[in-house]
Amino acid sequence: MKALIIVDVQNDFCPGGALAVPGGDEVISPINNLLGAFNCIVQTQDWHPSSHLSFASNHKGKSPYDTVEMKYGEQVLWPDHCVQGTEGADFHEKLRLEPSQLIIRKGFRKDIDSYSAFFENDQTTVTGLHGYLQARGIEELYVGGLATDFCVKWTALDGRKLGYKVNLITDAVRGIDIEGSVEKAMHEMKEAGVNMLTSSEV
Ligand code: VGL
Ligand code: ZN
Repeated sequence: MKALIIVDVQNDFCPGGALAVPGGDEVISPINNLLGAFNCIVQTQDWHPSSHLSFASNHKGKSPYDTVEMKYGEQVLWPDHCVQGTEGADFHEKLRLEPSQLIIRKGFRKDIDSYSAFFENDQTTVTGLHGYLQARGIEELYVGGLATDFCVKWTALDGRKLGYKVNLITDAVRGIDIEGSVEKAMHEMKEAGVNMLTSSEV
């Protein structure tokens, strides 16, 4: 059984948003067009308190894209984004939501960021998604959404680590791209055995 995992297609990651991914809204139509091909559809939603320590504004003297050491290692600092209950945290209005069956919110603990849909950035704290997918007999994942080099990458890599067959839908992802991070992410995913395909091949 296969599942579609739609990562963080939220206003703040789309053009005009607080952490806009170039072309972020272009993932929406390929994703909408794929919904009918899946019986299991999961979405993730970046969901931070305003006190979140991944926000540069919560570190004196720091700017977005600086890094800090957190308990679990290096953390990139971001502009405030996807604050719980704000419009920026809402899903993009063009994304068709009705068929989705589970929404995993992540990044709600102020001192741990969470890129992956499976584990927070300490790589230990679970979101519960693995248990859900196991209970539904899912063995293969198709991943699309935002951003290729952060939440999509970590979701795909953790999916492989947990033993899923993982497919990245290349026309249904867009990246932030900090100093070549998209190319690096694509390489890391391929090395980990993530299969690359387009939405027309699903
Ligand atoms: C993301 C940075 C911070 C993402 C989330 O969805 O890729 N990136 N929070
Ligand atoms: Zn975030």
